[in-house]
Amino acid sequence: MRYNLTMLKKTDPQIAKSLAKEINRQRQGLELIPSENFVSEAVLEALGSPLTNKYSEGYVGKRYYGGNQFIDEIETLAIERAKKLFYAEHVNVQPYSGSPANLEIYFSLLQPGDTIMGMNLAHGGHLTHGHKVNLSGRIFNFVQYGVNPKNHLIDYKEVEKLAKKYRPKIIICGATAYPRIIKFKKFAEIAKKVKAVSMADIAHLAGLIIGGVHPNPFPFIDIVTTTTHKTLRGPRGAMIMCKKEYAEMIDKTVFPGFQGGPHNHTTAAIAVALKEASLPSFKKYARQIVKNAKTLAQSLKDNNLTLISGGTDNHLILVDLTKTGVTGKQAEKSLEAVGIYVNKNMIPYDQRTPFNPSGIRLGTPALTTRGFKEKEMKIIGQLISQVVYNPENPVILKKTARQVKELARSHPLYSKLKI
Ligand code: DSN
Repeated sequence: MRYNLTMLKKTDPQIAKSLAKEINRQRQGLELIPSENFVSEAVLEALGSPLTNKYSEGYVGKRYYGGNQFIDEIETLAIERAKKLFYAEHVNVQPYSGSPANLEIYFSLLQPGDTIMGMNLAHGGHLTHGHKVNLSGRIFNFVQYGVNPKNHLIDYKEVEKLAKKYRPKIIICGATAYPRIIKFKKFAEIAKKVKAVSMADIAHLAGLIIGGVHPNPFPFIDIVTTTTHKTLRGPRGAMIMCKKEYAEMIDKTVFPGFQGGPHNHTTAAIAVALKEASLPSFKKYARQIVKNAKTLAQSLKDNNLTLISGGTDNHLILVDLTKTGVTGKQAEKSLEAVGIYVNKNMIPYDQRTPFNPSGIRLGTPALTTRGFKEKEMKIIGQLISQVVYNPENPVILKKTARQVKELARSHPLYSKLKI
């Protein structure tokens, strides 16, 4: 890696120290938060580059500042790569992150108070899909759908019934805690029946879609948003992809409607991540993410834990802790103490609160990047279970922490980076 914190240590030793500690935490632990990943050194180089110095409000060839010829090259590459990988007619790579990208779609197509449909956060949706504490839910009239109480799967008949009753202008699909395949074609058909625009938020799935292990929303869905830092394994950022007819309207909302200058260092890093995602090795990576998730799910079940929907088809697993007597908050804390990182999460029809819910959410994109395979996933399932069932047992926690360090050490991370 190009940098080794030399200048940072001189200029700001306090930040250098915290950064070094964070790098070591990432190296020594087992990262199982499904929305996290480890970007390549090439992505890091683009991200930490002088591209951050440049203002380039506007779009390729139509900027409000001089000196943008190379930024235009970079943004064009990012757009063209995304178009090719997702079969998208139009791509905007400027949204700062997933939440603004979603709001930019709503403000492109809706007036305040208009009706729109999205998945309930507690059933696996996202805050920006209409939760009442989020701007989305405060400005627009969101109708929320969820999963079936018995099998925890999206009930497409129910979605259609709600769509016919409320006639939303947009129907959003896509989730942050749904372990099964999302049927984009089905959502698009329902949207067509009620003359709604179909929208998919594929933040969690982008890398799986490119890798061919999850269906692509195109050509069915009208508008697609995604973050770029989850399974796609790029920098923190976002993209909007859409059919041509929505392009002009959305571009205008992103800039000048919502945002100012694009973050060019992020755009370059997105382009690099997309280049990496176009390689055959990325397909292999995506397949391994799913194989690892399925093996981890089976191991958790073999070790007496209950999974929402009984397993997984993608990169993530939602564990229902109700029978363990331990809450999501306690489990997250005890797992963190041994170096296993997961996040507490609501489960469908949860009786508890979001800050201390009944579930934990885990996923395999980050560990798969480090080269973990099925053999290790089996062991990690055992380790998680032994912590969940013994959250305050110092002997077990100490022994597990040692095993975690061993597993991490045998799969080095950023080994060229000297800190
Ligand atoms: N916060 C992200 C996640 O963890 O799933 C969603 O935006």
